[in-house]
Amino acid sequence: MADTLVNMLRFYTAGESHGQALLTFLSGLPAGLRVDLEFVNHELHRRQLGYGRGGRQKIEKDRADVFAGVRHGQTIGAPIAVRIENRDWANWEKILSVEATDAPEAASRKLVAPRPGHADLAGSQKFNFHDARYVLERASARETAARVAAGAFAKMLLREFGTEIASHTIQVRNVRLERAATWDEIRAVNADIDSPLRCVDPTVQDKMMSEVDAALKAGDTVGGMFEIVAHKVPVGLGSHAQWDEKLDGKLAQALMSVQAVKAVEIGAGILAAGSFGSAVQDEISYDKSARKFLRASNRAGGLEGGITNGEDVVIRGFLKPISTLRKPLGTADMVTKEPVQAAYERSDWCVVPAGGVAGEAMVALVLADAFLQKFGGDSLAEMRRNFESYAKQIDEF
Ligand code: EPS
Repeated sequence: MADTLVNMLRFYTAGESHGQALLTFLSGLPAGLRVDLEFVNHELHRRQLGYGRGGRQKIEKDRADVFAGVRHGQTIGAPIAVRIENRDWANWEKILSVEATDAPEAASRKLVAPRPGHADLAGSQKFNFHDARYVLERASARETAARVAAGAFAKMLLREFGTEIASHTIQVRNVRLERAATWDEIRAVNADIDSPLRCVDPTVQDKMMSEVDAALKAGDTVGGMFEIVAHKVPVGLGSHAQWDEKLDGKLAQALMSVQAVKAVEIGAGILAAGSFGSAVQDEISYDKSARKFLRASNRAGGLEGGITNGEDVVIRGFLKPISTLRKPLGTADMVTKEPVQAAYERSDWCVVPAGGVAGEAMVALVLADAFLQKFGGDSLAEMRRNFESYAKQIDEF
């Protein structure tokens, strides 16, 4: 991620979908943050769930192996390195060996029929491979496991300041939750690991599941929309002052970078574009006894002028249907240039809930970075002092 997007909390991932492991490198967290490894692993587990997943999740049991930056259960202000083992590596060791190989297994898994919608063709042309395997291994959404590990650390920092992040599924294909979900509902559905699609309304969820079933039956895939809510976000994160300091822009890029996300909406952005201004803005009042500015609505999604306004941050990711189709589309062979059917090995047919978990991680990382920019310190205690002094300023405003 470019340093202009995340300035204080930098993170990178490495690893191929069927390589030995996924790696995360996270730098910039203050010292003294209590690290709950069970929570990190629970987040990884949540990403693996959801109705419409393929065979891979039966093989994997994603767990974070922390190699650096955490000692005696807390951060020490040093870079954090995490490794997530790919159990499937055992089946791919010969095919994707690090050393040069002329093993027949490797040749047999070359991929020359690029899938429309995947990075296969554009990536192969760009890097000059006539085998999309080298591209798809990294383009795969398996990489989001590494992001979720980094995001779990960001969530642990945010929790210290009362900010929580959760997601839920609003749409699968054309079945949509038409009412607003409350924070309590979203929180409850997040805690329910047995929820098939993480939709707060069981009736709507049943209809969504029928769409997923229909896609499986037809050898097709379905996309949809997830919503991420960051609850109890302080006013004043991000800035209006410079284009690359606007927090809405940073959040949009972070979410758009999640595999298969093709659109992002903040608050009621899409509806607002077709409405009168008077129906879109959130009117302001002041509660003298609580010494607080209040909003009657939150159509801005908690962001005005690129700055958090103290309301919940609400952001939606629109996922296109996954491009790996059991009933493949037409494509052109990258070597012979002849018309062929796109490659198919195995795939998910609906990943909207998993996309939401990956999205939560990205939102957490951007918000944690914004916290560090505003309240930064070398230790959590120093950061807390800065936070409390600012909270007093807001209280006395
Ligand atoms: C994924 C693992 C992958 C895919 C999926 C995400 O595993 P495999 O390719 O071995 O089946 O299930 O990847 C994609 C959606 C994609 O387009 O590549 C995971 O762990 O999330």
